[in-house]
Amino acid sequence: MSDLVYIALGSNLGDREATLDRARKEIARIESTRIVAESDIEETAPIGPVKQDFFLNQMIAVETDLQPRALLDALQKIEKEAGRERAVRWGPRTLDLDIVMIDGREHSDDALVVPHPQLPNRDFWLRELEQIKTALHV
Ligand code: A4P
Ligand code: MG
Repeated sequence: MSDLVYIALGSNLGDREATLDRARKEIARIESTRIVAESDIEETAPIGPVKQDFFLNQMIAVETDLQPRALLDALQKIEKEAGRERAVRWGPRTLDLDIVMIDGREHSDDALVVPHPQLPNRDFWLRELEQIKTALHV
C-alpha cells in the first residue's frame, strides 16, 4: 500500500529558488516515490525567535511505498547534500524538508512526529495544503 505524503520545502539561504528546484528533482528520484502535486512557491516572513531572512516555502505531495522513517532518512540525505548546517534550531537553512502530513496515518517516535506539530501554526502550510488538495481532488 502506498501513502500520500505532504512534504514542506523551505529555504532562506543562498539561491533559494534553485535550491527548491533541485530539491524537487532529488525527491522525485527517491526510490518507490513520485511527486503527484506541487503548490506555488511563496515568500514568507521568518517564524520563530531567530532574526533571519525571508524564506521561500513550497509544499509537494508524493506517493510512496516507503515507510515514514525511510522517507525521512531519504529527505535528510537531500538536506545534507544541499549544504544544510544545523547549528541553530529554527535558524537559517539552505534547505529544510519537513513531513507535514501522511494521508490517513499518524506517526510518532523519537525522530518523527506526523502530522507535524507546527502545522496549525503555519498559515502558509495550511494554504499550500489546501492548494494541493484542490489540485488532487482529495
Ligand atoms: N522531526 C520530527 N518530526 C518531523 C517531521 N514531521 N518532519 C525531527 C521532519 N523532521 C521531523 O529537525 C529536527 C528533527 O526533527 C529532525 O532531525 C527530525 O528527526 P531539523 O530540521 O534538523 O531542525 P529544525 O528544522 O531547525 O527544527 P524544527 O523544530 O524541525 O523546526 P521547523 O519546524 O522545521 O522550523 N519561517 C518561515 N517563514 N518558513 C519556514 O519554513 N522554518 C523554520 C524551521 C523556522 N521558521 C520558518 C521556517
Ligand atoms: Mg525541520
